[in-house]
Amino acid sequence: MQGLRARVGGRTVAVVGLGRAGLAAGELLARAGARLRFFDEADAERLGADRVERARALGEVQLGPLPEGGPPADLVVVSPGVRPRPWEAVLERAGVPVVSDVEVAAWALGERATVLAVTGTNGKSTVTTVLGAACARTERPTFVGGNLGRPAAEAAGTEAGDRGFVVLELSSFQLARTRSLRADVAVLTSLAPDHLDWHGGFEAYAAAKGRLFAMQRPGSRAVLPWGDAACARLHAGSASEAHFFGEAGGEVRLLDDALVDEVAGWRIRRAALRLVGRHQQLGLAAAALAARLGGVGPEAVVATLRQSEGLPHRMQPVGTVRGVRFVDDSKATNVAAAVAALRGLREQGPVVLLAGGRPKGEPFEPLGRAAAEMAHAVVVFGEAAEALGRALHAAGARWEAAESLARATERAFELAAPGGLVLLSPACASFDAFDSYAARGEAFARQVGDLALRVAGEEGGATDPSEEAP
Ligand code: UMA
Repeated sequence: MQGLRARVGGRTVAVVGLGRAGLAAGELLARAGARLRFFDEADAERLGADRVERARALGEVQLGPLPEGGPPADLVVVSPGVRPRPWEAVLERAGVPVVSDVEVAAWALGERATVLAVTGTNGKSTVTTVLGAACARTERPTFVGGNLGRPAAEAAGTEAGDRGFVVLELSSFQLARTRSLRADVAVLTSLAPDHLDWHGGFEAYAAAKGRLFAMQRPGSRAVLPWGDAACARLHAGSASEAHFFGEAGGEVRLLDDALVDEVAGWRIRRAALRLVGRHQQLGLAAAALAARLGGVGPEAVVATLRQSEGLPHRMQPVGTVRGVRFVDDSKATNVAAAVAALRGLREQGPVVLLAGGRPKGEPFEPLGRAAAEMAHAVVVFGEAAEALGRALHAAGARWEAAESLARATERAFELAAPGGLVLLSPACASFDAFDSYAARGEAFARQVGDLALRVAGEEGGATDPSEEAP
């Protein structure tokens, strides 16, 4: 906390965005003696009375368009959802730092805390959750949050933030405005195009992810996928020592039949893991390596890996109807995630893929090629349907279009073979038809439930939507 007090005590700090990140950063800054001004471009009705009241209790609140030259202050904290603005560079040149909520949290963390930070295009929530669970099995207090949900600023002032484990999932949005988070262990799960609309291009997106390594000190560690040149490039020049996880090489490996830590000397049969799909199990390898490097003992790591079940809407089995299994991977909002899901299910029988929603500015060709190779058929829906159809057609994949997710789910069931699988892994954002990927996944699960009831009615028997998880 002292570091934060020295930087902001008595200063005017502007916080842009009255969401979870902004309010948590504001509360922390207020405790450190800053004078606060909150800005949000939404109106009071959209924000809701609660949020506005919470902010008013801490400082001034200004709603509506931001001042043209940026908010007037000694320091500006910008929420991750706010895209880069021209005034940021102008303020920086004038000596006013423009930072993320994570940067504010970093200033307040204790020297004795062990910071384990996870970024990457896909798989970071699973890795963060498993890593956090492994840390929580030790004697040390543990905080798990960041992009995952609990804002990083909430770690400051807790026992974990003082002397325990602080496990953070960090998005490229957060990293782009962070400059002094010293991760003891920094994990990069994967790198592929995503959020190009926010960053303005792949280079800027990758550079934001690379900041995690650039901020590390000598004596710290990096965890990287084995044999991934793009990820290795992001680590080049970092003061940290590189460690690898992977299939073909690395210290923690996913073999055909087992997950193995060559250094710690443990081995778990894959059949004993609850997490579905090879790509998710590779995430276990990353988390296990990071946990060991962070000081978590092998018993805690192995017990955690065995019990990890995965996150909602991430390769989640939601039902089986007439021998066809349905898997909800609604959280796969980019092309790389959907490709990884197809690859991860290769051992599971023929897959009918459901893809579509609002495109995020990346090309669909890689998904077209993956589907031609690994999917039995694809049903596309939503705003991206036409572009997806073109990419699938060009690659020679079997595909159809449907007017909605509900209709696409029914059609996928008709196309699926018994013993096969219907996978919702949309490769797009959900906002053309839903409030969030979670709402989309819930709608899918309901549709599968309805389908199960209808089929049971037709057959005159009962079909349990939760039977036979893949
Ligand atoms: N706002 C503006 N101007 C803008 C954009 C937003 O004024 O241009 C205001 C909105 O009116 C709103 C507030 O800012 O009142 C929202 O801020 P925010 O969008 O940054 O959202 P928070 O509630 O603060 O949540 C953020 C992360 N959101 C984003 O990155 C978009 C959450 O990640 C994170 O869990 C939370 O901080 C706590 O750390 C969510 C996310 O979608 C889950 N992340 C992306 C992803 O996972 O793909 C990166």
